[in-house]
Amino acid sequence: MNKTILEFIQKASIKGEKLLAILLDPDKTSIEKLAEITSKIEKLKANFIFVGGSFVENDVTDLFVETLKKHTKLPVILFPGDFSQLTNHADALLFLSLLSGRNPEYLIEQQIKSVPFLKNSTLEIIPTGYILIDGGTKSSVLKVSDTKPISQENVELAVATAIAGMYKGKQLIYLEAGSGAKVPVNSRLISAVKKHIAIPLIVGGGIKTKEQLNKAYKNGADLVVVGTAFENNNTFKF
Ligand code: 1GP
Repeated sequence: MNKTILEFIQKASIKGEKLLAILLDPDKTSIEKLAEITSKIEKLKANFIFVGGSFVENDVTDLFVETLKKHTKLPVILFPGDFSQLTNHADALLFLSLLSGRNPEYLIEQQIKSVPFLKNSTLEIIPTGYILIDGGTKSSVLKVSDTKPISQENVELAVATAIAGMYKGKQLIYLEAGSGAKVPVNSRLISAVKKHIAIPLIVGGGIKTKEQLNKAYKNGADLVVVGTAFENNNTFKF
């Protein structure tokens, strides 16, 4: 038995078992369709449902996750764009710091703003180093955070950022090409980061095909997150 979601991810990473999360954006997913959507996610054998988005209206997330949990036993992990997207109906929270950016709002301010909610919360809090990589589009994360992504060619900087995250005590590193990225995080970058960290690696952004998914796994991603490709065609198979 795993006591926590983090422990489950750590064990899978050690055993080389690959994990999949489907990302639902409450702003783009209708609550009425959640029964249908969750059954499709379960058929994909996803391990988790991530919930979050860059522009979610206040209070929408709470009802969204409450309804979602009525339809599925899969763990729901919050992947919030900001502190207003927190709810105790979820199981865990990726407590993100945007380490690739130099905007204090997403390095520490949002985290402080979340404390009044989190100190009375039952959510499992998972410290996560979030690293934005250039996916060839002006992604929502880039616009909202007003930060520059790391170039796909700058492997050295991406690796140093991930290692610094690990030294700072992050339990997961998340390489993000941005939702709807033209190009996902490339193989060379994934494998270089993986080689240098001793914590599980999440990869997401722009993954649309089974080939891209397997490539990310092969190069060292422990957990892959798919949003847009599922949203656009949720009969989608991996
Ligand atoms: C999760 O933001 C991504 O890391 C999701 O990206 O929507 O492109 O799958 P896509």
